[in-house]
Amino acid sequence: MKGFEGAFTALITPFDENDSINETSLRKIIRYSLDNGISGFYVCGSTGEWPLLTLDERKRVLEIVKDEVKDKSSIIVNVGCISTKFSIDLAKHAEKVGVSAISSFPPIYYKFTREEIKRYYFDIAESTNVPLIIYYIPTFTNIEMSIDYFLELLSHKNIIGVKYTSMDLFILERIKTLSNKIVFNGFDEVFLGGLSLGADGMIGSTCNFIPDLIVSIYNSFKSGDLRTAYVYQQKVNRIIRDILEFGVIPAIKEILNIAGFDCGRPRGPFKPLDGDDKKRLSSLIEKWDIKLFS
Ligand code: MN9
Repeated sequence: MKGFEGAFTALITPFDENDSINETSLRKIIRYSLDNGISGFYVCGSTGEWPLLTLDERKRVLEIVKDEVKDKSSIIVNVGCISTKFSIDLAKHAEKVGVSAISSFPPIYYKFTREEIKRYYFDIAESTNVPLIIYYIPTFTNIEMSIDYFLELLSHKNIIGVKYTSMDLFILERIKTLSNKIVFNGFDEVFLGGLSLGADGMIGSTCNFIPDLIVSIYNSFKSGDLRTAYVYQQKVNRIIRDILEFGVIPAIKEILNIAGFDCGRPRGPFKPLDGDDKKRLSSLIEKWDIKLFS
């Protein structure tokens, strides 16, 4: 399916000094991605701090993204909530704004049954004419899905694929091979592995600040130059290992702040980096030798 391949930025949500959405910075990050070969955006996902945003803020972020991107690239928006009613509300809003696809993680908190989760997905998929992409992220949801369960969900004609955020690439390969639907790799550190096993592309947080390196993995792989793709993946993984120490979202926001993108701090309960952490991160960044600082 066209428009669902390549590297997608899992956008962060920048805040200003009043803790409101920083529209100027959001637009700047989008342009940086587009200038560096990004194929699309994933809006209000984990990286975008969706659990810490109000429904109105989620709508507003999408409207800004759409206004900046126009039709230059694909837009996928996470409309997931625990309540089917709220998710459908966001889905209908997304349809009005104009997106390539909507997406949702499975409903969390109550231990919903397999049947209830399936109903949740089908209800959302049937609430609009926009295709739906399942957001699989068991580390955050605690909901594991088997190959058969994925295939059951993917049998719905409006459910066109999966954003697959797990290190278990065996399941990724099986879903892709057996369903032939779209599969996005979700953990940037195994992007090349995911591509090798059939992923169409990736959706990742690191595209906010190293889009060029991620796009280079994709382009090298596609042109058959696996050696170069591997060298880029190694470079990316060195950076990821460093940022994991600080927490992905606080670290990415701080990196972008240092680079002049003015993203503010993550919302509580996230702990923003303290002075010592900032110093340590700055000295690590110097060793990365990335374009954002050249
Ligand atoms: O959207 C992101 N997943 C999470 C995808 O944040 C849970 C990834 O891009 C990771 O941040 C990244 C670092 O582990 O792979």
